[in-house]
This record gives sequence, structure tokens and C-alpha cells, in this order.
Amino acid sequence: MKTDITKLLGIEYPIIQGGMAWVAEHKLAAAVSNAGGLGLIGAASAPAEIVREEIRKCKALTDKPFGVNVMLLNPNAEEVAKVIVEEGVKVVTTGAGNPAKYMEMWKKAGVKVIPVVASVAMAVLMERAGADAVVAEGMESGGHIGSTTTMALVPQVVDAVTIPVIAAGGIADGRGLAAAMMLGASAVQMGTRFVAAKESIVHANYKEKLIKAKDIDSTVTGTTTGHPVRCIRNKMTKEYLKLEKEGADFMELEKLTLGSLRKAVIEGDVVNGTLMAGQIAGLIKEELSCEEIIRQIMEQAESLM
Ligand code: TUI
Repeated sequence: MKTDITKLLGIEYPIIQGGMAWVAEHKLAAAVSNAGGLGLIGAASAPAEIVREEIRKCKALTDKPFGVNVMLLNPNAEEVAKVIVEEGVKVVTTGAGNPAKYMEMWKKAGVKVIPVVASVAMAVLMERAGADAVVAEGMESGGHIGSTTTMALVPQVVDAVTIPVIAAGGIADGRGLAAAMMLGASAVQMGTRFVAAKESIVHANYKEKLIKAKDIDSTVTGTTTGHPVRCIRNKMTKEYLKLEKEGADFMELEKLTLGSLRKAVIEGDVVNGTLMAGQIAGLIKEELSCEEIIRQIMEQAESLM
């Protein structure tokens, strides 16, 4: 299956792994790239020198292209942006903001720039700023989200820009990939599916929660603070949502979530931790290797198209 995205990125299959905070480290990224997709290292809130180490470790594990995701709320984003150029990374995706100020530096260095957007307006702005493609991410996604669904967002973005569009949010199998193609996308990005991968470093308790999750088991915290985050419902989200309802201020809410993603991913605290996951978690029934995940998705999608 050759598409504008497989050609642009020099990859075999139109499948990109999300740049997930704490989860998307070098082993997962290398496994996805070695399986023919595009692996991403999620810089999240990491200091630039940690990101540099992750990039070097990933290079040692794969000769295939891989990318780095820059989370723009990261206070170290500027330094991370420079490390990407210094280390010769081929692809960068961005999330949770507008990457315009880094675009010139990245383009000059020949880095392919793919901002994640949650609206048509942002997609158009990014194309004008020189983006090579965009990820149109629906609100079915895990983590920080916008407010439009993938089904509605993707075709509207496709009509509004001339660069290739990658669909994200609510996609975890070959039906999702085939459907995204029908909407005009040239590839998909999946996060939740890869959280449950064998190569993912996510704690077994978190993976078990994901695999047991049903369609309605996620909720969205942070709508009152302007940073809506989708995660699996637990004691933390119940307390958070109660505080939000009572009109708690930002600092009070922050106390509940400070370090909570690390707690879930590394320590396996599924009670007080933040279990970021998309609405498609209910579709995921087993822990497979990245190679198995990608092979199954491609076989299913090709049988449908
Ligand atoms: O970025 C993501 N997903 C994320 S980032 C993250 S780390 C985090 N944790 C807690 C609170 C906030 C962040 C966890 N998951 N997805 C890509 C994405 N980007 N979704 C939505 C957006 C977005 C939002 C606003 C993109 C651009 C944008 O523009 C705002 C502006 O500057 O106009």
C-alpha cells in the first residue's frame, strides 16, 4: 500500500505510532520502525539531553526512519527543537500547540514537519507555514484532545489543504485504516494500540486496564483548565471531575495530576495514576508485538480496499 505518506517518509506501511509522553521511548519507536511503520520518540516534558540520548539509542536499534514528537507545552521545547536538528532526525511531529516558530529551522535542516492539529483552521495555518503533512486528530484519542471527532475532522481537513493528511483518533485495526483512507487520509497514527504492544514499556497493570477497558470506560478531565485530557476512568478522574464541578482552581487540580502519568506508566498505579487512552481501547484484546500489530492491520485493510 503506497501512499503520499509512505513516499514522503520512506516507510513501507502507512502506520505512524503516536508520540506518547512516557510511553514512546526508543525501544517502542525502533520496534514500530523496524516493522515498517514510523516510530516516534515522545519528547513530552523531558529535558533536551534526555531526548538526545533517546534518539541515539533509537539509531542503534534501527536503520529505518523514525521521528520525534515535540509536545509544545514542554518548557524545554526550544532546546528539544534544536537537538532534533543536531541529531539529524528525519521527521518531527508536534502536539498541544502551534510549532510555527520552529518551522524555518526544521525546514532548513531538511526535517519533515508534521504538526498534529485538531481543527481545520490550524491545518490551514500549518500548511501555509510550510508543514509537509498534518495529523488530523479527533477527540476519540487519548491524552490531550480537541473537540471534533475523527469522522468529521479528517474529510474537512483533507478538503482544506493540499498536503497529505494522517488520520488519528479511534483507529486500532485494519477497518480503521481502510475507513481513514476512504475519508481521504494517506496514513493513520495510532497511540492506544501501541501502548498495549509487547515492546511497550508501560507497566503490566496499565496494559491490563487497557485490555479490559470497554467502549465507555474513558472520560475527559481538564475541560475547565483548557487542557482536556482523555483517560480511563479511575479514582483520580473521579476526584478530578468532582473538584472541577466544585469550581476548583488550576493549582488545586494540578496537585492531583502532577507526576500522575509517570505513576501509571512506570509504577503501575492504576488507582491514582493517569491512564491516558483513546475510546478505541475496548477494541484491544491482547498484547501483540509491533510487527504482529502492523501485519494484522495491513492484511485486514488490504482485504477491505
Ligand atoms: O498533544 C497531543 N496529545 C497529548 S500531549 C500530552 S502531554 C499533556 N498532558 C497533560 C496536559 C496537557 C498535555 C498528552 N497527550 N495530541 C495532539 C494534539 N494537539 N491534540 C490537540 C492538539 C492541539 C491543540 C491546540 C494542537 C494545536 C493547538 O493549537 C492551539 C493554538 O496554539 O492555537
